Amino acid sequence: ENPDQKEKMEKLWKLMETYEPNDPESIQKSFARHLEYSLACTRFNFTMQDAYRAAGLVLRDRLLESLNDTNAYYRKMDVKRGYYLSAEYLIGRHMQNAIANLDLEQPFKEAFHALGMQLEDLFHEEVDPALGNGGLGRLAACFLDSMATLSLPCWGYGIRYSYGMFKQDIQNGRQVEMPDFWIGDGCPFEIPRPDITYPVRLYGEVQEGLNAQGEWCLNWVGGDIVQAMAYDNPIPGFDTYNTNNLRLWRACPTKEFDLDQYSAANFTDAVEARRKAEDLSAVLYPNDASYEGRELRLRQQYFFVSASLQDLLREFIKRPNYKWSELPEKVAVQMNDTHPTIAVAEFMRLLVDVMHVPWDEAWELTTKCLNYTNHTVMPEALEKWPVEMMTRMLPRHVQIIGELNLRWINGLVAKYGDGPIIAALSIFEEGDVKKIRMGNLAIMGSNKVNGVAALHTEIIKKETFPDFYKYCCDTGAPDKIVNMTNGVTPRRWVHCANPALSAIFTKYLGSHEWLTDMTKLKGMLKFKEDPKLHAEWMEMKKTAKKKLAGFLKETLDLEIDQDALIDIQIKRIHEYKRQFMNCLYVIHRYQQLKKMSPAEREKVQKRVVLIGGKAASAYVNAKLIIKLINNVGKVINNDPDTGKLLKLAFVPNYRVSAAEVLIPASDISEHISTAGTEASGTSNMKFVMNGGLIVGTMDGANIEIREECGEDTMFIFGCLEHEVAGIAAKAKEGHYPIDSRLQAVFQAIRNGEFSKGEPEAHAEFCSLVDKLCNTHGAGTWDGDRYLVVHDFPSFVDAQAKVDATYADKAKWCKLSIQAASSMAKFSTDRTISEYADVIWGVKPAPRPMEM
Ligand code: 4GP
Repeated sequence: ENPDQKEKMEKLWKLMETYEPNDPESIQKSFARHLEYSLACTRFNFTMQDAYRAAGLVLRDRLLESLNDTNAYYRKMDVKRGYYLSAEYLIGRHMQNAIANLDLEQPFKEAFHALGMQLEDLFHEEVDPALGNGGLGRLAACFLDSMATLSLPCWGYGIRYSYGMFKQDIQNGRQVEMPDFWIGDGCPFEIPRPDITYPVRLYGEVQEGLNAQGEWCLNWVGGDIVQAMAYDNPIPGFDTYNTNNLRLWRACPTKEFDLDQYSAANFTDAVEARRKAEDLSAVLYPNDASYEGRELRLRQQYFFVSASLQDLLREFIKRPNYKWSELPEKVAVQMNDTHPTIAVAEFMRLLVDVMHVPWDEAWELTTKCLNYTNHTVMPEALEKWPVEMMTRMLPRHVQIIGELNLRWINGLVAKYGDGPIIAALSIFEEGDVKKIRMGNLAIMGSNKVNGVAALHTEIIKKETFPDFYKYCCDTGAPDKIVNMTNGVTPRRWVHCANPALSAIFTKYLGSHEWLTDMTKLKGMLKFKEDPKLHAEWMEMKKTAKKKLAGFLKETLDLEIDQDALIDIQIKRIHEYKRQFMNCLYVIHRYQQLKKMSPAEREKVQKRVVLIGGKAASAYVNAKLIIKLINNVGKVINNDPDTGKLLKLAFVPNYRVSAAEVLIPASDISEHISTAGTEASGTSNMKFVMNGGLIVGTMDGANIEIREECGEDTMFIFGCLEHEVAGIAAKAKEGHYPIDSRLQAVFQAIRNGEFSKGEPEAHAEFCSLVDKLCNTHGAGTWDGDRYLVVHDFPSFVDAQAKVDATYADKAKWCKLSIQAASSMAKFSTDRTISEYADVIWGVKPAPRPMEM
């Protein structure tokens, strides 16, 4: 208003509009400024950790500029936005990725080199933000990278857990869980936003009343209110000026201290209330592909869903003259597994109760905006909440779900009459404890439902949700269920994790375009027999193996022969993933070696088998498998007859930064789930992109990888998905024969060869073996549920083929190049383009360099 004041403000705006310069000298200045003024270091007392933090702040400045401008651009263009709701994001370290995506690799290297520091050493200082468990959390992180790289206006929403996935310590061969207070001294990349908070109510009751317009309505009142405070994590795209946001919510008490309590000198109660609120976002539940019906977990889910939906609706109504009918043109929401599916009821509540949108219109908007991804066929992962618990915590939501279900069931009965299909499709599960099925709620409330690989999507239709699929077909909407095969980002998993390989691709292809268009890698195929490329390729593997050797020496004090074939299996420990079978095979290999004469042994391919992964803390068998692997490793590695030829090690505390060292070094990796059990897998993609070959079953994305890369690049074994039911049925009549080689392995375990002096472990190992051999008489057979015994002989054959193929170095190299160059389909750029086209209807909005 006041011209003088305006002029002064304009001066400030001008100052704010300038961008931080990116030449090495400016980076150094910015670094020194943060060291001295943000971190209060002096030249006498800063550590590498301080240097890492200051460098992080240098990057954060630049990320913020881009984040703010990108968001301003999205607003200006009034684009449709996508919102990814996920209880987990396994993002991994930020720094190296941010430098690469901001195109600062050269100036950063120069800047720090001139100050006597190696970037690698700075990267090493960063703790992994472990805000996820495994597959679906890491997928969400790769998705964020591709959304930004494709300049798509998409944000992630989640929870800022103070304690991430537990740290896994191995003590006497057993997993011990330690708290992972990853946020300890704060993360230099995140931006706390005390200005962005939303109230989230829990418990209380529903009362009838009148709204502001004097109309009858239902009001949810009382209970506890916590505040959700935003923490923004900028996600820069590669080769674009766009930076998106991952907004994570932290729970805070509504009032800092309850003054009444304070004056009554009841200080501890006031502090207690604070702690209770903060508990909400304190810990990540360490489950994967299974579900624990804990009340705190439901509170967490509702907490982040409510804050996220409030936030995105606020963005929508900020637009001048908004109309509710436009909501599906501006908003698409993706629910990552069942964890955020309370969103269906919360979206309805916010529209109907808070925004006063009529019920029918609100339902139409909800079902047009929301979408659901299923990530596992394990039935125990489909969440169900007791109605009693949910009614206490979210009374209004249970009413809404009840009303939705009533209308839904009435429609179904009119169509099918009363019958089993009605019970199957109902949101409520009857029984001793009445439950709400979140999977059903999600499908009913979604525009699209998707599986994560072709086979998985077919299984969803046939086995996981057959009645829904029938309903979709009967109502002319069979393509409500679609397939979106997973992917991984080549920026993190090739360029950053394996710089030598990235350099080879860029050199042979003449540009780094392949990093945003992996189809360009096809251009490598014409060199696949070129001896010059072979030499460089083998050198690349050697470099990666050297790094791995350093890592193993540091973490396990294990020395490995860098000429050995490196065989890796890294993923959550689960019976269906069959780490157990892998371990049984290693025992067999050991027994074979022991039988040989020293001269025969000389001819055997040297192998290092590495297995890593965390077991859910209550998953007894998974923890036993870890113990077995460690005990077997101890025997084999210390046996002078075999120690040089075969090593088995369990890599403790598997995490993203460990994967970045392990994956580039592999010759083969194991993706050996029982056919039909692994929804997709994504590490299989990372290994192949790095020139590793797969030993695998016809399961998940293995099938599609093989299709793309060629049958000769994969060592396939085991039964097929459509054979499983028949095998299980036959097994119930009497167990199939146990291969003699496997019997010898079982015998060694039963003889206590891997549990000397440990009677408890011996009994436990025997119980694992007994379970596999268990028939329990007709009808109750479940022992070999995952067909370890059944698939073992063909697994041994596949491994023999690996050795034979590896012996021919030129052939191996050719296959490795062929596979790595055929992986375009498995870039998340492809996956996310499909989500954007088919599910979200969101278009790229690349912002110009300067606004
Ligand atoms: C995982 C699946 O087990 C894995 O096959 C898939 O690649 C990944 O999701 C991403 O789609 N599932 C989970 C889970 O992480 O918790 O169910």
